[in-house]
Amino acid sequence: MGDLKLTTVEEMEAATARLLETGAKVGADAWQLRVKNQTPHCKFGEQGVCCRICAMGPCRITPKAPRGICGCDVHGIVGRNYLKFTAGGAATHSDHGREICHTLYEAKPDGAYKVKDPEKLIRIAKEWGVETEGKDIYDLAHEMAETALMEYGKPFGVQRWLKRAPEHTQKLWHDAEIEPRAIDREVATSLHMAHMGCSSLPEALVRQSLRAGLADGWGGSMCGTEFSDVLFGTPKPLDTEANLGVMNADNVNIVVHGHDPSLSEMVCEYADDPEMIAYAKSMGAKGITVSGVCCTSNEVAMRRGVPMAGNFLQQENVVLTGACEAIVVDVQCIFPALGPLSKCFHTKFITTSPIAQMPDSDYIRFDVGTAAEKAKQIVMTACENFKNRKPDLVYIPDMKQKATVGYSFEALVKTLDGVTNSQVDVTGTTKPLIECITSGVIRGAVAMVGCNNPKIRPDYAHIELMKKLIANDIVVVASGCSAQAAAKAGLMDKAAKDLCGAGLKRVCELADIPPVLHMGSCVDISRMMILVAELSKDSGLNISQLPVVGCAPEWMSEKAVSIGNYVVATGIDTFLGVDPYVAGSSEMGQWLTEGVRDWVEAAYTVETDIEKLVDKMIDRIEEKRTALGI
Ligand code: BF8
Ligand code: SF4
Repeated sequence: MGDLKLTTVEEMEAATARLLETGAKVGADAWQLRVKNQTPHCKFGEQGVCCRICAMGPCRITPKAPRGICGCDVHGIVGRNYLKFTAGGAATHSDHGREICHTLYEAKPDGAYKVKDPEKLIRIAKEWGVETEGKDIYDLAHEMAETALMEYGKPFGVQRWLKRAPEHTQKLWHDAEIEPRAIDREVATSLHMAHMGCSSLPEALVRQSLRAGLADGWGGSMCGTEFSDVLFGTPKPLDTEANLGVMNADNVNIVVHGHDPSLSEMVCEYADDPEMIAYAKSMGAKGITVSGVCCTSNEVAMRRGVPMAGNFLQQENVVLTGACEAIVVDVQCIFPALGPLSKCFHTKFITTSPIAQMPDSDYIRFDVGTAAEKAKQIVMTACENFKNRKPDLVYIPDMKQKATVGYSFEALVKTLDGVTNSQVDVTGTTKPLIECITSGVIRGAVAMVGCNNPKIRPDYAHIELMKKLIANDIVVVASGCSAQAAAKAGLMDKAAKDLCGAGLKRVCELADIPPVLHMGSCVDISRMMILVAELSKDSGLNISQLPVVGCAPEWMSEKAVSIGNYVVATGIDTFLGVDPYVAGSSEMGQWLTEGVRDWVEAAYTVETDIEKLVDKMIDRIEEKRTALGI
C-alpha cells in the first residue's frame, strides 16, 4: 500500500477546462458561463426577504420598507420561504419513496421487478406487525407496499418508522409536537401554513419545517431506501471506480442520471445482456459501458458496482466528452441545460418520467409495466447512436480512482464485527463501533452529505473537509454528491487509510474498509438515521450525546434543507457551508442556530469559511467527548 495518489481538485478543474474547450468549439453553453451571467445574485433573494406568495406583492423588505403590504415582517417572510423550501424537498424525496412503493406493489416472480431481499421484507413486516407466517413473499410484498403507501395519506396517527428511533428521541418529538403524521399531510400543512394570511410566527414556521423534514427522513426517504433494498438488494461492500475516466472511448457509453433506481436498474440489466452487447458490436463498438451521475449513480454503484462518472456539477462534462451516446434521466437534479448541450453533440438526451419533462429531449416514457421493453429500447437507441459520434470531438479525461462502496447499515454492522476486542458477543450490533469511539481510537463520526454548488469551489469543500477529518481520526460516512466527490478524489480507496490518524488507520486495517464510507444516495441518509438510532440504543446514550455531527458544505437543493431539518431534529448538530436564505432574519437565524436545541437537543451552524467549518465540527465532536468524560 502507500501508493495512493489522490486526484486533486486542481486536476479535476484542468480536465473540466479541457472539456469546456471542446464545448467552445461547438458553441455549447455551460454552467460556468451561466454563473457569470447570474452573479452577483439578487440580494433580496439571497437574504430570503422577498415575498411573492400573493398578488399584492412582490414585497421586499428594506430598512425603509420593514413590512409587506399585508403587514408581514421580515421574520415571517424569511420563515415562510424557509418552510416552503423544506416542503419542496420533503415532497420530492417522499414522492421518490412512493414511486418505489408502487414498483414494489407491481413486483412479480416472473416480472421485470422481483423481490431480491425477501429477508429484509420479512423483517420490516414483523416490525410493522404484519403477519408473515405462511404468506407467499409476493403477496407479502404487495401488502407491505400498500401499507407503506397508506403512510402517505393516512388520516390518523404518526409515521410507523418513528418507532425505530430511541425512546428518548420519540419523546422529544412528541413533546415538541413535531412527530410527522401522514407524509403528504406534512407537505400540505407546510404549504397551508405558508399561504398568504396564515403563519408568520418564526417559531411555528420552524417547528413545521422540522416536522416536514422528519416526514421525509423518517417517512418518505425511509420508504425509498428500505423498499429499494427489498426490490434491488441491500448493498454490500463491492469495488467500483469513479470520475470521468470510467467512460470508455471504444464502447457505447450510456450515462444514467437522476434518482429512482427503478429505471437505472433496468438499463443496467439490459446493458449486460449478451444480445445487447452483440448489438453494440454490430454498430462498431467494442461493448457497452454504463456509468452514472448523481444519486442514480450512487444507487447502481452500491448494488452493482456500476462506475460513477461524476456528481452534480459534472453532469454537463459527460456530454462534453463527445463520447456519450445517451444520457438517460429519471427525476431530480437534472440540468435542463442537457437538452441544448446534447444538440451540440451526437448525444441523445433521454427523459423518461412524467415528473421531469424537458425541452430538447427524447421522451421515452418509463413505467413499471413496460420497464423491460423500454429499457431495451433505450439501450438499443444508444447503440445505434454510436455511429453518429464525431471522433474529433471525443476526449475523455484519463482520470479515475478505485472506490469500495456499498456500506448499507446492515453491511456496516457486519463489517465492523471484525474490530471488536469485546469478551462478550457483540456481533450484529453497533457495539464494536461504540468501543472504538469510547476508547478514543476513533474520535467520532461525521455524516458528509449533499450537493455541489458553484458558490463553493466544486468538490473542494467536500474533499478538504474529509481529509482533515480522517487525519483527526474521525470516520466519515458519506452520501449523495458528497460521496461521489470522495470517490473521485480517491478517499474511498482502502489505501486512503494512510491519510488517517493512527487510530482510524488501525480500524480501517482491521475492518478492511476505506475511511470514508459510501452509504448511498441522498434518500439513503435514512440509513444514517438508522445507524445513529442503533448507536444510541446500543450505547445507552441519547443521539445528541454521541460525538457525531452532520455536514453539507456545498449544498444547493430544497431536498438538502429538508434533510438538514430531519438530521437536526434527530439530535445531530448540522453544519452548512451555504446559508439557506435566512440571513435576512435575526429571529429565524436565532431559531435555527439555537432555539431548536431546546426541542431536539441539536441545532444548525452556518459557516461559509471552509477552514473554520471543519474546525467547528472537530471542536463540537471533542466537546461531546468531554461531556461524556471519554
Ligand atoms: O439527492 S446531493 S445535487 S444528486 S440533491 Fe442532487 Fe444534491 Fe447531488 Fe441526489 Ni442529493
Ligand atoms: Fe406582500 Fe404580504 Fe402578499 Fe407576501 S403575503 S406578497 S408580504 S402582501
